[in-house]
This record gives sequence, C-alpha cells and structure tokens, in this order.
Amino acid sequence: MRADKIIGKPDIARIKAWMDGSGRKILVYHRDADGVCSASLFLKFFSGFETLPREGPVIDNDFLKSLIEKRPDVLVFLDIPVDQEWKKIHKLQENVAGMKMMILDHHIPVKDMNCETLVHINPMFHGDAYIPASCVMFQLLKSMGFEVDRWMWIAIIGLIGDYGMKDCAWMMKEYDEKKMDPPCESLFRASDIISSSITLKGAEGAGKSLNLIVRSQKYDDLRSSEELKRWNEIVQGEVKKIVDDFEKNKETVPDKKIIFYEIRSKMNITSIIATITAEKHPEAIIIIRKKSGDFWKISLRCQEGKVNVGDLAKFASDGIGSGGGHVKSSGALVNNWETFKERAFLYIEKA
Ligand SMILES: [Mn+2]
Repeated sequence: MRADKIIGKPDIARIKAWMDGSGRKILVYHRDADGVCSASLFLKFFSGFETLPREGPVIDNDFLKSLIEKRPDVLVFLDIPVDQEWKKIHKLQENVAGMKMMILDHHIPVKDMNCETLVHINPMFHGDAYIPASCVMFQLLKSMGFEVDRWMWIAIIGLIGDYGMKDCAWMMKEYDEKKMDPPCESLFRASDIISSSITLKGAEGAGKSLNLIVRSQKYDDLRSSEELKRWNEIVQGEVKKIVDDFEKNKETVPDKKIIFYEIRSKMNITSIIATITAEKHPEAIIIIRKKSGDFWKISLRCQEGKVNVGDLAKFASDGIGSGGGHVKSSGALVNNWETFKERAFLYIEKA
C-alpha cells in the first residue's frame, strides 16, 4: 500500500516540529487495543505527553472545559473521530491561543479539519481502504524517517484489535515476510490481553497496557505481565458464558438475516461479544444491546458488509443518542431501544 494512500501528503517536518516542541502536551487516545497501540507507537518517538484515554468522540462540556483549563500547547487525538465534534474543536481552538493539534483517525470522516494549526490524517480522505489507526501511525512514523520496523509488532496488535486482518492483509504479509519475532499468531493473544485489561479495568487498564508497551523493548516484556494475564482469564470466563447464552437466547429475523441479543452481564463486553458472534454468523446483521444506566449500549456487526452498519447506527440513533463507526462494525448509545430497533428495520428494508 502506497504511503500517500494511507496518510496523504501531510507536512511531515511541521508535524515533527510541533510534537518535539516544549510546553504542555496532551495525547488523547481511544480506549481500545488500536488506540493503545497507536499511542504506544507514537510515544516510542515523542515524549513529554500527558495521556488520556477516551471511550469515544463525544466532547461534553466538562471535557471541553478541562481541556481549555489545561491550555495545552500541543493536543493530539488518536483513533477518535473528533471531527464529529468539530464545533467543540473550533471552540477549543478559539479559547487556547497558539495550540497545535493533530487528529489521526480512520473512522468515516465527517469533516476535514486541516488548517494552519491542525493536521488531520485519515486514510478515508484518500480512498476507502479500512486501515486501523496503529497502521496509519506506523506509516506516519516511517515517513518521518524513524526506525519503526522493530516496533511493527505493536502496529499488528492494534490492527488485530480493530479486526483489520483481511483489509490490511498486505501489512500482515509484510510482517510475515520480515520473519520478525514474535510470529503473527502470537500477537492475537496480545491483542486479547490488552482488550480484556480495558474491559475489566477501563481507563486504568488502558493506562497499564499503554505504559507496559511503551516500556517494552520486545514483545516478551508485554506477554509476561502476570496482572494482565489474570485479568484476561477473568474476562475470558465471562465472555464464554455470554457467547453460550447468545446461541441459546438470540432473537433471529430469518428473512432479513438480523440477529438481536440482549447481554446481561456486569462487564462491558458488548463489543467483544458482537465481534465473536459475527465470526460465527458472518452473513447476518448482528445487533447486540446492553442496558447501561438510562441508556442502551449497542454494538452492530455485518461482517459480509451487505448493510453499512456505521450508517445504520448513525441513522437509527438520530435524536435519541449517538451512533456511528465503520462499514462492518459500529456502535451506538441511545435512550430508547424500541425506536432504535424500528429504525434499524426501516434502514435494512431500504438497503
Ligand atoms: Mn481504531
């Protein structure tokens, strides 16, 4: 894959100068394996950043206020489509004079945010290839002239976490051909370990995983963490239980190939369950929900891509919450399940 198809032609020297600059620097990254891995890769080459995991692109007033109060000189968003919140970003820029920003993302873009003080990188600006953020970061660092090959395993873990194995087969192949240590197969386990640290411990788990990878010189340093291994076992047990229950209690709409399922668990495993069950039912549109306070957390999958579930989630959550994501994988947070379900039917009928 050509570099300009992945990152476009950004002003590399300018980005490097900003990131190397002094002052207060903040790195906001998505709280998942791809977010952790793209942040880790970045921190192998740039230091002095305060790190902050976030679950999604929503910039509520409290978060906006806290960012303004911190008055960062440099602010980076990784793997988070904050262009969806472009009004808030503009407000932030108005309130923090001289701030330099970088947004590196791979979700369907809503707005091109590039300007004098902001670099916005997204492979979707240059084609429709699905390329996880850690692979985009890998390419950016490579284009900067860094010796990034020895950290390729980190990019592959992020790629696996975001399920990019098929879409980024070229990257997997390149890794295999380099005969690097560890072999690709081992990295599936690493991705799972990072994901479960976040499932079980949220922001703390993401931070632990991030620090561990940043400190690791090789893959073994990450693999040998007893704490992460223990967390992984706990999550694995719960996931197995729910996957078994899914097969027993799922609600199927055969003619439309839709599968609905409600998760009842204390753990935040909606997305993992959706991914695993989508593997088993690649032809289906999988819509999994879990009650979370006054809201429903919803994960959608359609592995064969017959229906664009990113678009579906956005359509069905209009006015009752927020939703969106990728073509084959998306999510939503809404306050009315029945409305969401009705609109999902409507969307699928039209498709
Ligand atoms: Mn991602």
